[in-house]
Amino acid sequence: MRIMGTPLTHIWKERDVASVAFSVALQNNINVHDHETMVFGHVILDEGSGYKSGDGIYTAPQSGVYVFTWSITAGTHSGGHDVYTNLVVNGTPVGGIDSDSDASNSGSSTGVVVTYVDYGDHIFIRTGSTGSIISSQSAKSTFSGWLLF
Ligand SMILES: [Ca+2]
Repeated sequence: MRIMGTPLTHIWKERDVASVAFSVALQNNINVHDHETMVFGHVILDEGSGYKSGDGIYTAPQSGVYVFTWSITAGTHSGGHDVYTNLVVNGTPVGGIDSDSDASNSGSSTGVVVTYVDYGDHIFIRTGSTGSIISSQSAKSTFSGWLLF
C-alpha cells in the first residue's frame, strides 16, 4: 500500500511513536464530594504502565502530545445536581465538563483535551461538585488517553 508514492513502511519508521495508551473505567456507582480525585478501578488497557488504580493518577511514561478523554454520567439520585469534573495536569485544570442530570434523568458528558505533557507529569480527573456518578453496562464512566506524537 502506498500514499502519494511513498511506501507506508517508510512513514511508520519516520514517526517512531511509542506504544502508550490507557483506558480505565469506574467499577461501580459512586457518590463524590467536591475536589476529589476520581479513582477508576477497572483497567481496560494500560500500554506503557502509566496508570495507578490505587490513586487514580496517570503518570506520563513519555513526553509528547497526548489526547485525553473522559466520560462521566451523573445520576438522578443526586437530587438533580449536575456533576462537574476537570481534567487536571500537575494540579492545573486544563479541561472541564458538566454532566447535567435532573430529578428524573441521568446525564452524560464527554471531555476531550489535546495537550503536551512531560515525562512524569500527573494527569487525573477531579470532581468540582458533590453528586453521584453512574457506571453501569449502559452508562460507563471512563478516563482514557494516548500518545499522539
Ligand atoms: Ca441539571
